[in-house]
Amino acid sequence: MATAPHEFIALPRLSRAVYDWVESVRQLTQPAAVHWCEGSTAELREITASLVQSGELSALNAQSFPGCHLARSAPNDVARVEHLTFVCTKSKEDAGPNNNWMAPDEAKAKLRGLFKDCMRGRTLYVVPYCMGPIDSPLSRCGVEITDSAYVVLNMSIMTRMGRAALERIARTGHFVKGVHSIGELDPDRRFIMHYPEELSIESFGSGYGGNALLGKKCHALRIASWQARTEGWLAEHMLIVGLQNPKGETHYIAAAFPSACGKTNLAMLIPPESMPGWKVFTVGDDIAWMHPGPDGRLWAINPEAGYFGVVPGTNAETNRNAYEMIRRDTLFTNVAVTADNQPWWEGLKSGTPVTDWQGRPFDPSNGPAAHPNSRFTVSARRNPSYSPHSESPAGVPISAFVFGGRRREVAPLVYEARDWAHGVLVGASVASETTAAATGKVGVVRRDPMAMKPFCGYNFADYWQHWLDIGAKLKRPPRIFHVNWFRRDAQGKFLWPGFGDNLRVLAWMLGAVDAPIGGLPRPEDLHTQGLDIRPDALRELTSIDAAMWRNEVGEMRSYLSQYGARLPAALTRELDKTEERLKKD
Ligand code: OXD
Ligand code: MN
Repeated sequence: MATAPHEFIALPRLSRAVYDWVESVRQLTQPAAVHWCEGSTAELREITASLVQSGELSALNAQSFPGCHLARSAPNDVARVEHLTFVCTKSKEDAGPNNNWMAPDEAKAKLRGLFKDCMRGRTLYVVPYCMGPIDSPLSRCGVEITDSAYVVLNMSIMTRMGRAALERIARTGHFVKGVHSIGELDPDRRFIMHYPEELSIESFGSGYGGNALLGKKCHALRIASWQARTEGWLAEHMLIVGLQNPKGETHYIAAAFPSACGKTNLAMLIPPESMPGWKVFTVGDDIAWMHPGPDGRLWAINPEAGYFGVVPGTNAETNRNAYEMIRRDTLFTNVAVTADNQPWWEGLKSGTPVTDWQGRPFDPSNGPAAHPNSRFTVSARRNPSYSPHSESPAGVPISAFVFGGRRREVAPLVYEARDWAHGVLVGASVASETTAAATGKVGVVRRDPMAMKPFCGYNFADYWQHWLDIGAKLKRPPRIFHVNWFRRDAQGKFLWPGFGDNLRVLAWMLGAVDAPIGGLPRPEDLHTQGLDIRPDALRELTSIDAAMWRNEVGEMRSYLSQYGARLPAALTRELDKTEERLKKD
């Protein structure tokens, strides 16, 4: 078989800078072995087999879920840990009130103590990865050092991992450095540290999701958001979806929602039968990197190659694409299993759990069978609505931004910002009821500007100014909307059906692209044919309560005041204008 000549170069010899750094981490952590990841199918098969043998993974029913495995995390390691996540800039002000801050020297000393000898008896894996298509100028690379083979498998699905990434690093000389160890999985010895000024990450004590897969939240959002500001682009917690109308025209929308508000569902939405001719293409479900293009538009890539999605609730009605996608070659974490070894989670319409997410015989008095934040990791290419443009080096042009949160009241179904500056205020005003994606109380409303509260790697005040600056550079900026799929009536019932019917709202946005900017749709502006909804519910969804909004503006003003003199004056002006308009209502 012909092999390209470069294949003969051993991975450690590709980049001196990477090698020297790996060597320094090896000396500190003292692993029993070092494994440089090629990213080949054979290598991943071998790693999987060794995890099955050690009992860290188990193969699921090979007939109904071929190629699928189950991993169980430590029961105290099931979500991101925001209170143990730090942004370590030289000046505390640069991290801002939105982040936990620690001085870089102090953080490094603490982590050096934890990392010392922590990999004794374990293998140190070197995981080179590229965030974004390997040949895109918009992509950026990193190397994660980890002692978790489970992390390696996840990174191989979630990123372009292996030799090609290391070759790109060797060519450009640039990479984000990430060191990760599961340590003893002790929540009292757990820290996720970010050093944006040095483009590096240190993570200790967790093997789970966003704490451990460093390409995702740590690199692609916290570090990248900082890098994006210095380089003039945006790194956002946004899905990217292409909508093709019956005329065959495709528009791309980027949408930001706080964790577990249905981003994955929206990204792979199935059009309702009463909207024939519409097609939906998924580019990404969690993160968007967007650069101003020469044509004055904003061009987006999805830096990820897979989905790390919440499993419970996924079924043929809520998200048929995801339901089909996770039936093969999927890594499940913390779901339950049935007697015939199929994965099971709350919201599935069939099957009975016999073993819960902790491996105990299922007993409803112990709580749900699958952990509410149980996850699937799967290649994006398995998604039936996968967009071939996900691989486009130039990305896709964004026509509209959508912000949203989970609010039982106040926010209407949809409204449009009047202009870019107002849109930045609308994004900054995002608030949502908390979910299980992060450790902490569930169901309380918290401010989550641009859905970036846990992910912005610097002071939000500077971040909003950066948004304003980017808008000023764009000749054809995306229009900005706010949605709320989660509005409830007085009895607590959802007013809007959600899921596929959300296309009705997105279609209004695209149709509105040539209409005067700003405001709410009239009920008759929405495509309601085939929609099962009471007229009064629709009226309620498309109207606002001025008294509630005056209260909301007051809360927003007090929230923003914590950013002091660094807050862009343009945001205060937009808030004043909104207040003025509400006085007239
Ligand atoms: C996620 C999150 O896992 O936002 O995507 O928490
Ligand atoms: Mn997310």
